[in-house]
Amino acid sequence: MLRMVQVNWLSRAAAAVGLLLLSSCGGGGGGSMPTEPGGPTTKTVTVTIADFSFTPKDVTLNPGDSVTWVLAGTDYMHSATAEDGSFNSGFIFTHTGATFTQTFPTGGKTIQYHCMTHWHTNGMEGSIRVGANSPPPAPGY
Ligand SMILES: [Cu+2]
Repeated sequence: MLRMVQVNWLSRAAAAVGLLLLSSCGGGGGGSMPTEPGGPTTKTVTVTIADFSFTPKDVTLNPGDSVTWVLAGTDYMHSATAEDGSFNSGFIFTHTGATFTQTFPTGGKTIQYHCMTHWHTNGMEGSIRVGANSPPPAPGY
């Protein structure tokens, strides 16, 4: 009878150790956190200005992303001017390589913009869509 008690105690102890090992194993598995678990990362999209047009003409961003316009051509007197007044580069593109950067924090908006000099003569216009639910731009943007 004493022998049976000892065996019982041993098997219960073994079971307890097994539970401890299982739980510590499960806890240890969570130690390796994935880097950037879908966290917010922002990007900057480059729009080049050349030959009296913006390329790409229509840009889609996530809220918080930025656009940098770069004068790539040798034609000057350009601007990037928002039609809702939210940004205006002015005539900053005075030499090849000149840049203007704007950040777009608010989603659900589509901002149409144009070049003040070549809007009517060359149809020099573009659009920035911010967020997945931003409406499409008007034709021509
Ligand atoms: Cu222009």
